[in-house]
Amino acid sequence: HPEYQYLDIVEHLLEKGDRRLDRTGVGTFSMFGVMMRFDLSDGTFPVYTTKRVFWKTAVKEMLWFLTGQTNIQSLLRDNVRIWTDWPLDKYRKATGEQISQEAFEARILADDDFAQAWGDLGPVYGKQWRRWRDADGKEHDQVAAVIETLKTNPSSRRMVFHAWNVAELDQMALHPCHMTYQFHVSGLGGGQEKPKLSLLVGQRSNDIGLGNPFNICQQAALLAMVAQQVDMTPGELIWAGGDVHLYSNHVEMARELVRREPRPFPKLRLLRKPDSIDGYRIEDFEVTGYDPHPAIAAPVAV
Ligand code: DHF
Ligand code: TMP
Repeated sequence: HPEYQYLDIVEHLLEKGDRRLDRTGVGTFSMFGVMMRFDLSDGTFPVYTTKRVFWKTAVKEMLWFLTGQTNIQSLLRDNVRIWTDWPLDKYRKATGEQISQEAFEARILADDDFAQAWGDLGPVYGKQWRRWRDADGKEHDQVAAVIETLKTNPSSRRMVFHAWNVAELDQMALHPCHMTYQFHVSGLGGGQEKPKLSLLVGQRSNDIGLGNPFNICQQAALLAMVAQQVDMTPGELIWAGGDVHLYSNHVEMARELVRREPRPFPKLRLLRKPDSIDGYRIEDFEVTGYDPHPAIAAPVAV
């Protein structure tokens, strides 16, 4: 079962992870340089089954990246709360006000001026993907450029978009974790079958307990959308992690994960073909056959 790629990493971190202090102060068990591959050509959607993964939340985050937005207000309107902790932490430190997460989120939703002042994460993923600003002030839509190249020159080795904009790192709430998205097409030599589109993601830092399950399924969702747009079959999602770590307060969750037996991955079908990559909605994602073990709640390190 392909989920053992994930479970083997979890087990390795539990047994042999390098113990280290990290930026958040929580502490991790870590390893450096990891690869996983998922074959998606039969419609497989790699949503892990050894705990329930809230794949709709993860896909909504991907759709939010694609809109180019960077404010949590639009995520909250979509009922996605995974990014609230960082603006909330900044607000508490700046004002000294011990506002609750719920009250902070309610204010971001109700008050546009407040959202503008306190809800923006800076020039993170969406901004860099869709509106990377060059030295002359010109903006570059890297995602549209990759899709255009897939249509016009699919054997290109230059189909990449990237979020690590060095000049703007210090304005971001967090430096990009998933950074390079490189596309590749095989099966261009002719024949009956559609060409296969694969995606290699380079991720410099990865929280194996919380971030990784989200990242894998949202990156698979991206591959499915791009493949549909350029009329190709999804091939492989290849994931390369740099510092891959287990937070010390996720050890109990990790022990439970490796005790559980993976179940078959679900299948993904896109119910509609929008006119462009900008047209997708969460309702377009039909996931069947997802029968996971129970969810396991775990704290996120801020
Ligand atoms: N920081 C750290 N330390 N780890 C992360 O995974 C992380 N991810 C970020 C931003 N900063 C991060 C963005 N993505 C959750 C999942 C992904 C995510 C942030 C948070 C999370 O808390 N997941 C929980 C709850 C899911 C929900 O509320 O829907 C989970 O159990 O999967
Ligand atoms: P860092 O910037 O010090 O590496 O901290 C970022 C943390 O967030 C790290 O634990 C990795 C994690 N992370 C993911 O695993 N996936 C994500 O998509 C994001 C945004 C963060």
